[in-house]
Amino acid sequence: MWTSASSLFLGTTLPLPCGRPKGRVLLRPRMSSSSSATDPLTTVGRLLWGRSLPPGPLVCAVRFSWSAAWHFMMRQLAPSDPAGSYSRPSGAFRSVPDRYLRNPSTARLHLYVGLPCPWAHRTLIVRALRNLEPQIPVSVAAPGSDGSWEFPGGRGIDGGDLIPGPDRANGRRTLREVYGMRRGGYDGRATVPMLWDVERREVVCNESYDIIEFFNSAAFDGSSGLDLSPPELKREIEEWNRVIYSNVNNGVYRCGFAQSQEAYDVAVNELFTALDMLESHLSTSRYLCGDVLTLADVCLFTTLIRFDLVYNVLFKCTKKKLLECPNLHGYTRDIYQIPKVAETCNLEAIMDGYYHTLFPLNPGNIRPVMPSVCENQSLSEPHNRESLSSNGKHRQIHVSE
Ligand SMILES: N[C@@H](CCC(=O)N[C@@H](CS)C(=O)NCC(=O)O)C(=O)O
Repeated sequence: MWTSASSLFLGTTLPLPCGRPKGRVLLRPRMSSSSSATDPLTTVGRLLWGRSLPPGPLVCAVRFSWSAAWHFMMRQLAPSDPAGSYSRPSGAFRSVPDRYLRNPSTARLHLYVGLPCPWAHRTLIVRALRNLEPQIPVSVAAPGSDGSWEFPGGRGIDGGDLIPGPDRANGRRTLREVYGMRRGGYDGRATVPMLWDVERREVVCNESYDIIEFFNSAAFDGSSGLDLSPPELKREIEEWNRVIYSNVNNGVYRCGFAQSQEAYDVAVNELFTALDMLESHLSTSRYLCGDVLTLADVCLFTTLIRFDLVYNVLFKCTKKKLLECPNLHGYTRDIYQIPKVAETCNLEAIMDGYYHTLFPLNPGNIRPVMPSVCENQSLSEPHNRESLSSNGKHRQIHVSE
């Protein structure tokens, strides 16, 4: 384990423990000798313990204090139960009030999202597939250095690409300020997605599933005829959602935010048991409920598209990569290639958001390189899943094209 600590001593010769060959190994210098000579950490280290590794008691002290600080920060980031399992707090503004369902186009609604967030991503996909862009403008926030959502300015929508920009509804600097504008104020979590009523200055809903159900069912002027939750499939969709939410959508967070080995073991086992079951189901079924894309697919997709990009590495979902699951990988490409879906997937923003924001999981703040199999080009390769549809083609999606 000491090989990484040795980077402090690059350019010197030093013994490498951990089963490396005996003797002294010459490491290639990455910094110039003048910069390493002036590096204060290196200078202090050399004064205190010469060119060897830090002494054992120091290592133990640092390890103890880092571990205490880590547990403290994780408790703020991810509330957990006494066994160390992550328990996600529910949104403060659930189900969309009836008045919006009755006359959706009479209200001036605005959607707040962040591109790394899988829950917000659901709302962008359904908004796009239902052609609701003219009815529901969007403001894209970016994670600030403390992890809260901020509006960086600029234009926000670049030739159809969704990129972080200003608050186009209220001109605020942070999402917390927008929540704070509602009558009665707000001191809870300022989360995305959030649907805002511009005239009433009120949060309509900040629970992603309730928002996508609303986008799907409300009769907005000009919306596409696509129904992602047909009445005859409602029960099946609910059953899939139950499995997918706790084991997969929230399951990856339960792995990444686990605060004990036991909690992680349970979460990772449930995640991969569910993924194995889904892999098998999708070997004979084009989508979760047969030939028809539903809200359950949208919810599964936003986790799968992030899997090899972030969850596999950062959240320790390491048993398999999505790439090793041919049906799940083909299914992800199939949905990615539905017209308008790829435009909602900002792969760079997803990587930046997770690796740069979740400081306790990535304290060095180094963002790994994007896996080539996750790039747009690979996701656009043929998936050959049309043959699983009984009618050969996907009629439902063609309705909205
Ligand atoms: N239950 C919510 C969860 C939303 C959520 O947790 N969003 C995260 C981003 S992925 C967030 O905004 N976190 C900011 C915070 O907790 O302060 C939903 O499904 O809409």
